[in-house]
Amino acid sequence: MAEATEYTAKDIRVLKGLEAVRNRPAMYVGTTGPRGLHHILYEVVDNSIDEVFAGACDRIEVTLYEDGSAEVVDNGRGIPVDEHPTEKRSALEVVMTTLHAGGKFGGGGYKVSGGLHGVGVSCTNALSEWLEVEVSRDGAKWYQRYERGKPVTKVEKRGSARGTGTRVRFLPDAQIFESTTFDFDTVARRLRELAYLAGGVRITLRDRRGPQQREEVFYYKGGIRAYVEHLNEGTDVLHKPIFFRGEREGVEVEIAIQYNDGIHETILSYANAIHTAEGGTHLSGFKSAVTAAVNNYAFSSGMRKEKQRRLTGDEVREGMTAVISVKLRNPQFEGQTKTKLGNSEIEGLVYSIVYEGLSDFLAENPAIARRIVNKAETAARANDAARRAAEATRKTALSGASLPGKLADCSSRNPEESELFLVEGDSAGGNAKQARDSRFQAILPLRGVIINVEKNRLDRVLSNEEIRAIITALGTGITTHSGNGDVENGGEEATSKFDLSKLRYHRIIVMADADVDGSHIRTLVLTFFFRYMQPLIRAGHLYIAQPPLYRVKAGKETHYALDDEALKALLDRLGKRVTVYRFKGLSEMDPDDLAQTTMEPATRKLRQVTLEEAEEASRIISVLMGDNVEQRREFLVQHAKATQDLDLWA
Ligand code: 0RA
Repeated sequence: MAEATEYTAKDIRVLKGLEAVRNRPAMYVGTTGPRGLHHILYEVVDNSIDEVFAGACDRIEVTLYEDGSAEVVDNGRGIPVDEHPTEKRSALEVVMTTLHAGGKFGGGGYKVSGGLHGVGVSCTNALSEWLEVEVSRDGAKWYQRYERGKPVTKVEKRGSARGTGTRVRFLPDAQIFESTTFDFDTVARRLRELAYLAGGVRITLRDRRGPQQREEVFYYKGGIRAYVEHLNEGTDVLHKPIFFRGEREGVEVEIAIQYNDGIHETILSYANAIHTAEGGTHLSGFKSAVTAAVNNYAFSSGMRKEKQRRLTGDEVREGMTAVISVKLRNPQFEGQTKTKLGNSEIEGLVYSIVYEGLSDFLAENPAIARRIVNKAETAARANDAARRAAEATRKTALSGASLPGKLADCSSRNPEESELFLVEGDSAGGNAKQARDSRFQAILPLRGVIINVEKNRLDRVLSNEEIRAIITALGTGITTHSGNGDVENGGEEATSKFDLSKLRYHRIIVMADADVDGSHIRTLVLTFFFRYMQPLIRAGHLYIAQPPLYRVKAGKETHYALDDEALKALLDRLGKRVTVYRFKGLSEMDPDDLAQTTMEPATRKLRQVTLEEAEEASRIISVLMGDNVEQRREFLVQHAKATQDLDLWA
C-alpha cells in the first residue's frame, strides 16, 4: 500500500503504540472476552456522549450489523480533520491512530472514557479488523479507512454535508477477541444508563443481525430524575424526585433523590458517566450532606426535640433511591475494580452542593420534609428497640463473665446435651456438685427465698438475686407480657424479649426436698417459669427431679423408693431382712446416692413439667398470698397433712 509507506517514517512511535495495544489487548480493554469486546464499542459511544455533555449533540444511533460490525453515528461537532499543528497530518488520523490522543487535544470538555481504561477510540481501531470513519464538518464529508489500526486510505473528501457529526463503523478483530458477537441486551443496558445520565439525548439501538431484528430508543428528558423514577418502579414513592445541580471549580454535580416507603437504600454514583460501584469521595460527600441536612431540618423545625439523639446516616437513608452524577477533569479511579472515585477535592465540593440543595428543598417543601423525617424517625425507633433487645440479650448471654458466680457450669457448650439443676439450698448444691457429671451437668444453688412473682412488680422480681441468676444462666431473657393483671410491666427498658434459641440448657431440672419447704420452693420456681418463660415450658425443657425418700438395703443390694407407695411395693417384693433408711433431705444424701437416684440419666426419675402443672403452681401461690382466708386455711391443712404423713415414716 503506497499510502501506508508514506506514514511509516514519521509515525513509527505511533504505530508502535497501537502495536502495543494489539500485543497486549487485555492491558487496554481489560479482557479479550465479552467485556473487552463491548468495551471497544463503548469507547466510541463515550466519545459521542462527550459531545452530548458539551451540548453539541442530541442524537446517537448504534447499529449491530449482520457482518459482525458495529456502527455509532452522532450529530456532534465531528472529529476535526484539519492538519494537526505538530503531527503535520489530519487531526482525524491522529485521533484514530494515536494511543491516548484523547483529552480533546487539551481543550475543554470532559473525557468520559478517560475513566475506566482511558484508551480512546484509537484502541477500538487497533483491535478492529477494519474501521471506517466519516466526519461531517465545515460543509463537507471526510472519510478514512484503517485495517488493524493502520490507515489504508488517506483522509478523503467525499462530497458535501449538511450539519456536523461522526460515523464510526468497525469489525472487531477475531484474531484478538474470543468472541466477536455483541449482545443486544448488554449494549442496551449501557445505552439506557447513558441516556439517563446525559438526559435529553435520543439514543437508538438497532439490531440488523439475522431474522429477529430489533430496535430500541432510549430518550429520557428528565435525565437522572427519570432514572430514580425508573429505579423506584413498583414501589410506593413518598414524593416526586428531588433534583438539584451545581457547578464549582469546574466540577459539575447532579443529584436526584426519591424516597419510597421501603427500607432499602439504592444509591447509584457516577463519575464522568462511569458507574462507580465502589463509591468514593462523591458518594461520601453526598451521604454526610444528607445526614446533616435532614438532621438540621428535623431539629430546627421542632420535629425532633433538643434532648433526642441525632438521626444516623443509615436511618436518614432508609427507603432512599438516589443517583449522583459528577463530571470532573481528571478522575482518579481506585479500588479493587477501579470503580472508586479517589479525587479528595470532590468530597467537600459535593457536600456543600448537596447540603445547600437539600436544605433549600426541605425548607420550601415542608410536607415532603415531614414525610422524610418521619420515615427516618421510624427507622431510629426500630434501631433503638433492636439495640435495647440486643443489650438485654447480651447481658444475659453466654459470656462466662456475665454468668452468676454461684453457677457451677458444665463444660459442654451444646445446649442439647446440657442440663441445669436448680438446687434448693447451698449444702444440697454442694452435694449435687460432687454427684454431677460436670461435662454436661451444671448446678445453680438457690439459697434463701425465691421472690413471689405473683405479688411483686417486674422491677422487683428482676432485682431478686435468685431470679436474676436463673435468667442469666439460661440466656433466653424473659417475656415482658406477664399475662397477669397483678404484675405490672416494668417497662421495656428493663426487659428483653424471650428467645428460646438462646437457651443454654435443654433440660432445666428443679431439685428440691420432698418436704413442705421443698414444695414451697418448687411452687415458686414453677410460678416464675409460668409467668416469664412460658415458651420454655411448652417446649418441654422444664423438669422436676424426684429424689427418693427411702434407701432400702437387702444384703449387698441397695434399692431406693420414691415415696411411700413405692416403698410398700419394694418391701413386699424383698421380704423382711431389709434396712430402711429415710432421707431427711437432699443435703444429707451421699453424692453416690444422689448421683444414682436423681442425677444420672440412666437411673434417675425425672418428671417433665406440663403447662397445667405450672399454672396450678401459680394458682397455689396466689391462694397462699391471697386474702381468701377459707382457701388459705384449706391449703395449709393439706400441707400439714402431707407433713404429718412424712413424719409417720421417719
Ligand atoms: C476530538 C475533538 C473534538 C471532538 C472529537 C474528537 C469527537 C470524537 C468523536 C468520536 C465519535 N464521535 C465524536 N465526536 C467528536 C472537538 C471538536 C471541536 O472542538 O470542534
